[in-house]
Amino acid sequence: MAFVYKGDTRRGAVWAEQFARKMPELPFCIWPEVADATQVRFLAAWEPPPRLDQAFPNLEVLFSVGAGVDQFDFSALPPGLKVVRMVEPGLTACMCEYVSWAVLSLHRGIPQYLRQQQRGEWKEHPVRPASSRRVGVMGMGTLGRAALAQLRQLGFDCAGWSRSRRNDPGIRCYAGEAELGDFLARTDILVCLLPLTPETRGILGRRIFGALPPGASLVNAGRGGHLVQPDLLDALERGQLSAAILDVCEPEPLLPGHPFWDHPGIWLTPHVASATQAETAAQALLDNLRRHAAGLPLEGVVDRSQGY
Ligand code: NDP
Ligand code: OXD
Repeated sequence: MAFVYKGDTRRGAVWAEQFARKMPELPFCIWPEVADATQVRFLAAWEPPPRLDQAFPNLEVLFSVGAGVDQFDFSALPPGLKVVRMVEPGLTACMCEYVSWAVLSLHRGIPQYLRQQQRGEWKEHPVRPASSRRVGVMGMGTLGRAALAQLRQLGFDCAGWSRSRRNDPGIRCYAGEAELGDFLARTDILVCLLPLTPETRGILGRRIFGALPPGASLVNAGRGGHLVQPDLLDALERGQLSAAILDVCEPEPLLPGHPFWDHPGIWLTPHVASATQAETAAQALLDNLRRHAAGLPLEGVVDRSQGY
C-alpha cells in the first residue's frame, strides 16, 4: 500500500516528513517517483496524472490538495473512485482572516477613503456599527460557516445561504432558490464562498446584483467562474453595487488590459484568500487515512453527482 503526492515541492517535503514520523507503515512517494504503481491506494493532487485507471489501477481515494474540486474532470476519473476535498484548520483560518478583512474594509468604506486620498480630499462619512451592517455569505460549508462565525464575533448582522437548510446559532439561515430573494434583499455585503459547479457557474450576475439593496458590495473568494464580469461592470456603473473585492477571476491571471485592473470600484487579490497550510493539512490527511483504515466515513467526501 502507498500514498502518492503530486504537487508543490515545499509542501511535499513537509508531508513526507510528517508521514514518515506519524504513519511509517504507509510509504509516501512524491510523483513521478513511484516504485510500484499497483501499490498506490491514495493520491493527493491538484491535477491528477491522466488516465488514472491505468496509472494507478488500485487507487481508492483521490484527495484534492485544495478545498475546491472544480479542477477535476469527474467524467475522466474512474467511476468508483472516492474524491475528497481538503478540510483543514489552517486553510479555514486563513479564509476567515481574508473574509473579515474584506468585509471590514467595505463596512468602513475604505475603498472610498482610498479614492478620496488619491484626490487629496479630506471628507468624513458617518461611522456605523457592525450590528447595523447586513452581511450575507453564499455557501455555508466548511469555509462559509467558519467565516460567518467570525463575522458574528465582529458584531455583524449575519445571514447564510446554502442548498440544504442549516441552523447555525446567531445566523439567519436561508436555503435554496426559493429563499434566495429574501436572503439577497437583506444583504449589504455579499460574500461568495460557493464551490464552482454547473449550478453555480455565473451565479454572480445581473439577477443577483439586482436583488441586492442599491449600493451593496461584493466579495468573491469562491471561483472566478461564479462571476459574470460584464454584469459586475454594469452594476458598478449604475451604482447598484458600490464596490467589489475579488480574489478569484477567470482566467487567472486576469488578462493584461482587462477593465478590472484599474477600475476604481474593484480591488483585486491574486487568489490568495486562503491556501492549504502544509503542517495542519498533513495532520488532517493522516487523521482521514486513519478513519479510512478503521472503516469510518472520510471527512470532506465529494458528492460527484453534485460536483462538490
Ligand atoms: P463546502 O463543500 O464545505 O461548502 C459548499 C457550500 O456551498 C455548502 O453550504 C453547499 O450547500 C453550498 N452550495 C453548493 N451548491 C449550491 C447551490 N447550487 N446553491 C446553494 N448553495 C450551494 O466547500 P468549502 O466551504 O470547503 O469551500 C467553498 C469554496 O471556496 C471552494 O469550493 C472553493 O471554490 C473556494 N475556495 C477559495 C479559496 C481562495 O483562496 N479563494 C481557497 C479555498 C476554497 P449545502 O450545505 O446544502 O451542501
Ligand atoms: C482551494 C484554493 O480550493 O486555494 O483550496 O482555491
